Amino acid sequence: MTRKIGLIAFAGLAVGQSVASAQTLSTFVLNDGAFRYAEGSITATTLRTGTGAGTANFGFASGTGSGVSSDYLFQNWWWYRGANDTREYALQNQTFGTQLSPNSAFLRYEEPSVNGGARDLRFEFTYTLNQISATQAAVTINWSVTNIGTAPVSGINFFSYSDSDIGTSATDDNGVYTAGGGANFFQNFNSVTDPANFFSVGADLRLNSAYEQGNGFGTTRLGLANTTVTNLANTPANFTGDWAGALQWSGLSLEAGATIGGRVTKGYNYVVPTPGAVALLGLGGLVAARRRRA
Ligand SMILES: [Ca+2]
Ligand SMILES: [Ca+2]
Ligand SMILES: [Ca+2]
Repeated sequence: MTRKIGLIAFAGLAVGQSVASAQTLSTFVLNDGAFRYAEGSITATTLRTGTGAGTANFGFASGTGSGVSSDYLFQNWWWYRGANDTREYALQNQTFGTQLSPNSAFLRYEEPSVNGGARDLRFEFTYTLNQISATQAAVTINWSVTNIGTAPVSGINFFSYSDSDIGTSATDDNGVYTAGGGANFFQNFNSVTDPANFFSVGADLRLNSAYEQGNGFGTTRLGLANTTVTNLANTPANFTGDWAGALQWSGLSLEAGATIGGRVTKGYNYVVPTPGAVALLGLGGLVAARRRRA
């Protein structure tokens, strides 16, 4: 069931693949209704062992370019590690990027599963921003990893990293991790006393193997940017401070030509519904409609 949903979600990637040029993006800006999501510095030669890319804005569109008001997001980026790597590496080598529409963008990175070796792993992302209500929006990011080499690759670890800052102070932010129900997710609230304003990160289609949250205002990015192997600790479930959160997909194995993937949703005052909750809502609506006709 989950895999069928995944195949439908990835169908959109063909749009990017049909364009032959080596076009890349250094930034992108998505607009939908009152909302805007932007990422910067997404292609560079120094990201791999630095603090990553994806300096991000997520809020109400303000002015032109990447400007937003009530910004909830400082950074969104992706790291990985091959089976024999001795540290994580930020995705760096963008081979293709394109704006699909005003609210959607596609990015492709190719990186080596063996440090210094052939670039045999292809990472692809389709970002789509949707306004949900006057105060809510979500960015869905379909991600995939494909083995474009000729030999099987196993033991890949893939990471999603988010640093959210909310309100006049980021140091009183309050992060909560919740597991299960078809989507694992973080909520970073403005503060313990203001739970109405929150950023969320939800993983579904392929659930993450591990998580960690903590103080993101450092150069190690929860360990992803330092020089040692990092496996997220699955703690703490609750964190108050300048929040950052990361998700880890562990031990991914890919035959030559094979693809694996999932979806990460970044919410603005919005919690990613679990697939079960969506089905129940749909069923409830159906029952209500039948009652109205009766
Ligand atoms: Ca705050
Ligand atoms: Ca590390
Ligand atoms: Ca933060």
